[in-house]
Amino acid sequence: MGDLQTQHRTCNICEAMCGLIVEHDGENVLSIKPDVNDPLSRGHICPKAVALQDFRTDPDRITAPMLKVDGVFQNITWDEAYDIATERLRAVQEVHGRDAVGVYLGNPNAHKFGNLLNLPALVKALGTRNRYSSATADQIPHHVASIHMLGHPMLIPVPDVERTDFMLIIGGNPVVSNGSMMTAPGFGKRMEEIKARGGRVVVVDPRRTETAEKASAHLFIRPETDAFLMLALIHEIFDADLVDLGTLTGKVKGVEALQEAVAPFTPDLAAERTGIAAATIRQLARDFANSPSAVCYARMGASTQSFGALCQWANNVLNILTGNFDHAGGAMFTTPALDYVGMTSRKGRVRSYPERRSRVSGQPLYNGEFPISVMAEEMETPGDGQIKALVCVAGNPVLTAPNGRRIEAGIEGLEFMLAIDIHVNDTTRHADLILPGTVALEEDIYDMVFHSFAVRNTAAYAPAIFAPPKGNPKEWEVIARLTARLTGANQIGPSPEQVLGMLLPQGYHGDSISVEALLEAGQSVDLGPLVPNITERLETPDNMIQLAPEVFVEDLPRLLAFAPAQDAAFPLQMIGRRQVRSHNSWTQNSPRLVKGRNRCTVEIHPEDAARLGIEDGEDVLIRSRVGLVTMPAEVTEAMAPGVVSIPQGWGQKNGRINAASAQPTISINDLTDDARIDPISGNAAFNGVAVALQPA
Ligand SMILES: Nc1nc2c(c(=O)[nH]1)N[C@H]1C(S)=C(S)[C@@H](COP(=O)(O)OP(=O)(O)OC[C@H]3O[C@@H](n4cnc5c(=O)[nH]c(N)nc54)[C@H](O)[C@@H]3O)O[C@H]1N2
Ligand SMILES: Nc1nc2c(c(=O)[nH]1)N[C@H]1C(S)=C(S)[C@@H](COP(=O)(O)OP(=O)(O)OC[C@H]3O[C@@H](n4cnc5c(=O)[nH]c(N)nc54)[C@H](O)[C@@H]3O)O[C@H]1N2
Ligand code: SF4
Ligand SMILES: [Mo]
Repeated sequence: MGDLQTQHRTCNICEAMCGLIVEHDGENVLSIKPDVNDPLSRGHICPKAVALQDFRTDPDRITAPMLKVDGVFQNITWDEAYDIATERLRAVQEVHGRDAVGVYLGNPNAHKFGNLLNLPALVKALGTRNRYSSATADQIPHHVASIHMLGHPMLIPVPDVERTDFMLIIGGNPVVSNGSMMTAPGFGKRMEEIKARGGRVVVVDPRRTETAEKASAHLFIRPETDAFLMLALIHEIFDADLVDLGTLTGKVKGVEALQEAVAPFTPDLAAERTGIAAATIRQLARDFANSPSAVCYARMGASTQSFGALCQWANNVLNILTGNFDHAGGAMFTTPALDYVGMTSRKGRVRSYPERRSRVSGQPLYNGEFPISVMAEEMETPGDGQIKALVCVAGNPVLTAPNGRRIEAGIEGLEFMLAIDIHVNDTTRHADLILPGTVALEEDIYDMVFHSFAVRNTAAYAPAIFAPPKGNPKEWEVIARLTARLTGANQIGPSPEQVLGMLLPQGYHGDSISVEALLEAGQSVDLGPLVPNITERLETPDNMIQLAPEVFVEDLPRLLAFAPAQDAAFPLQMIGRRQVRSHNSWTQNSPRLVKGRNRCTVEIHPEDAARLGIEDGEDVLIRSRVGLVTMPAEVTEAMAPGVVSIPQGWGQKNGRINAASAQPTISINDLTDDARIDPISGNAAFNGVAVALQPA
């Protein structure tokens, strides 16, 4: 044991980047506490931060490369592992072509800058077009809206939560998630602040969520009908002559085309589809437009559904039409120390979208990645480009992708699978070879992605606290060494810290923010509130914001024709939910996070429960087109009638993860349907799945 030391660092589990103070003795963590002086999180943390220490000491963690021999994993050396990976992947490509190797990159990569900096070279070395990630289970509609309206996928507007007078939240639960595409730690407190300064927060959700509970008002909505609501709000803003582009006057193209496009989407039609009264919709439009500042924020519930792209388009349109785009208190753009948009600028380059379509069912590709919903069919369907091997880095699609069991079957049929992960999980257990990753406390940390989505500009860098176990390399180095083997290079590139050192001076804060400066500060540095900047950053060919891009206008007839399916065999609609004590599918191995009652329950309205003879706490059988599960019911008025909610991320059945959890749980993605997709963005439509329930 060494001396007592403390370090300030940000948590990298979710997007919130909470400031932590970690006390340790060089060997063990003694405490993890909130940093009250962090300019972004201001003392907020959640129970998952404390569990960061568990991920390091988890007895189920993989700490050596493992090769499957006769169905059993055996430890091998790093040299053997790199050799086998290279030989097997190249062997598949020699027989079946380069695209025969599929790549899936999971969510934790977005939180690890060493991975972000090194994965592109690995993918390039593999030379495959068969690329997938968790993004199409999550956020592609946001990128599609930004590409077509602003010209760059990462020009994502962030709600100026610190100054807004009116926040309309559609399909997000930031009190639990702490925000997404909106890094806003301590969101509950931020809502209190909005209300305390006389502002309002209105939540639109089929579930009375933890966020709705704290809001000024909550409106229940039928799943997948949000586009009707948002287009009706736009319709009403035109009708009531409330359009005011404010500072963007002269920079916006397509106002008339937009007005024409939304003409059929009246508040009366929206009332029929959404279940929200027309008068309420009209009033909401007026309140929003007349508020000194206002911002509409639509997230997962509005993105991962059949009209995800339309929702994200309409979301931006609402903010633009009311003078709340690129304006204090509205939707703004960050100016981070590491300028990701600038690094990947597309200015002056003409591109067509979608960039490509998938081989089997012709779904759109954006950002170089195919929709996760087509990965199974691309494994199953013979022909040129069929996936025969998989490289899966920090991913668990068997539990996290729609109809995950179909992906599992596809993986079982592969010739080879390589994983880089910390666990044998429901996906990696099918791997032939697993290379161990390193956990947060063993890595330098700088958030390359989420500073770009934060409600305030800040920057933070901290070095690793502990060395990886057994002299293992850090994860970025594993990726870099594997890449070097594949390309035949005899060296790996500079460390992430060195690359960061080169990138920071090119960002918005120039030389004032360097690795040295951040190290010296020793904690998160405040770079101030969001500032207007979009007019200089637009990357559209004519330098104008596009209000009515064809892709969206042409999709409106599909929306107009939409009425929730009345399928007697599957009369209820299923949606997902997130929970404070778990993050996606991988934190459930921490005893401190899974202790207590089984939280993997299906929430159902009392009327539905009574009609179906379902009792609170009893097991129910749930069927969808693709699967069947049994789980306990939770009867609650928090649900809209006709809608049931199941948490995502559970259902660990196999491998070593979840040894800590006593209760068996199910995966929502045994029920979600890979045939349900937003055809414009290719994003999975997790919400609104038709299901049937009965007592078990
Ligand atoms: N039905 C439904 N499905 C959903 C969602 C939903 O709302 N509803 N949400 C979707 C969303 S938004 C997302 S982002 C995806 C997430 O989907 P995925 O990215 O596929 O899954 P995760 O559970 O985030 O974690 C992936 C794996 O990373 C491993 N891991 C954790 N830390 C590290 C590390 O430091 N290094 C390495 N190498 N591995 C690590 C874990 O062991 C885990 O196996 O799920 C999606 N699936
Ligand atoms: N504690 C915790 N925090 C997390 C995560 C986690 O797993 N646990 N995951 C992180 C990740 S990867 C992400 S992407 C973010 C997601 O962050 P959020 O978007 O805030 O995520 P959810 O909690 O899934 O919220 C989606 C909401 O949409 C509602 N909903 C479902 N269908 C519809 C619909 O058709 N219309 C409307 N209006 N609402 C609908 C659901 O009831 C739910 O309240 O959270 C991040 N933060
Ligand atoms: S809210 Fe997210 S970033 Fe903050 S402590 Fe919890 S898991 Fe970490
Ligand atoms: Mo996500």
